[in-house]
Amino acid sequence: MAENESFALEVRQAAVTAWSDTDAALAAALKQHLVVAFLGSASSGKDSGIRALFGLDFGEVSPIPGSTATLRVARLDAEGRVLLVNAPGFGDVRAHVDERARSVLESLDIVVYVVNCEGGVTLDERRDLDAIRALGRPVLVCLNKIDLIRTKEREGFVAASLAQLNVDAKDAVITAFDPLPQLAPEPIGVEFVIKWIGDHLAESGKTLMFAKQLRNKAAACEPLIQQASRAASLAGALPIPGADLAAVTAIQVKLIRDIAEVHGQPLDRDMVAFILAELLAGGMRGFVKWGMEALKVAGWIPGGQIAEGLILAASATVAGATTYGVGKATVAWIQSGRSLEGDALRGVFDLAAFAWRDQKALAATK
Ligand SMILES: Nc1nc2c(ncn2[C@@H]2O[C@H](COP(=O)(O)OP(=O)(O)OP(=O)(O)O)[C@@H](O)[C@H]2O)c(=O)[nH]1
Ligand SMILES: [Mg+2]
Repeated sequence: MAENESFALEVRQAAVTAWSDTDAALAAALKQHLVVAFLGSASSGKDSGIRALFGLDFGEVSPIPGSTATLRVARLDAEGRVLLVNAPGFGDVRAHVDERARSVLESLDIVVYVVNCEGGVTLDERRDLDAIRALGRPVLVCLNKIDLIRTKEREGFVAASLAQLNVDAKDAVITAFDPLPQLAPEPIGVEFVIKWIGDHLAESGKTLMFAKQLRNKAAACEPLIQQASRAASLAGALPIPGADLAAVTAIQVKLIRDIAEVHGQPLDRDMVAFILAELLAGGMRGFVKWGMEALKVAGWIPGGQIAEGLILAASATVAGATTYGVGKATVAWIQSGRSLEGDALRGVFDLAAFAWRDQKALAATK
């Protein structure tokens, strides 16, 4: 009990310190500019894709100046930091747009290229895609309306389409942004699209701006949570009693703040410190207890170095997994209207942290 309380205090203090350290990073992330284009042939499902991701009827958003009949640009946020481009094929579009639209195209961050599966891939699509790839920006190909392809034919259809388009499987996804209800009750592939875009924006620090605009907030937070967990596992620090908390706590505090931003509900410093202490020190059973034992088995002694071998590996797992748990629990807490607490909240944390550990262990055996 006493150990719990002193560790909770330690976590809260580390969180308060990290709070001001994360201010600048958060402010910078929120000032980013982002341009995402939905391109693809007529009726392939561009508007449906935009609706599935952003919950937005593109036709009802007034386009910004510079838009043309074929290339429409709309702002997703009030300040116009996040722009969506919606245009048919690309090959000949650029020639027909005015200067301002062209400058939007020049600052493109990500392209989502939507292909209509019904009727199969066309030569025009291959040409379009080649022209788009020449821009040198990340391009995700969505094989859309997959619901219209019979299940048993899908695998062969996808392989043939990717070969025709010369696309790597890792940069393609099957989707049904607006499936026929009798074929699929929900859109297909949206989470993957979100994850792919979120991951490709990590390097430029634009994942948060993207995530803020998404309709599905839980899916929006996933790339942020995974990025933070990977960073924590490399931080060479530990969120358990007897270790130097600072580096991992800073990552976790930033993550909690990011998640709150995605939900449009910024949290104050004491609230963030409270959540973190509640999760890491509240029970000290579940995952945190497992982590302390795993570290002991690896040869770590409280206060000792974590620089090498087994200890380093164990600490990477514990730091990554606790960060994943913190992220998942924060999402659950916000989405419960901030009512989830105590063991119920720590239950979400433990489940997610163990899942992250198991998934890493599995990946290591491959
Ligand atoms: N079955 C099925 N229909 C879809 C899917 N996605 C879109 N559609 C339908 O395809 C039609 C065209 O969809 P849009 O989203 O308007 O396509 P678009 O690419 O914006 O079309 P244009 O702006 O005309 O080029 C609509 O009737 C959609 O309901 C899908 O995944 N499955
Ligand atoms: Mg359209």
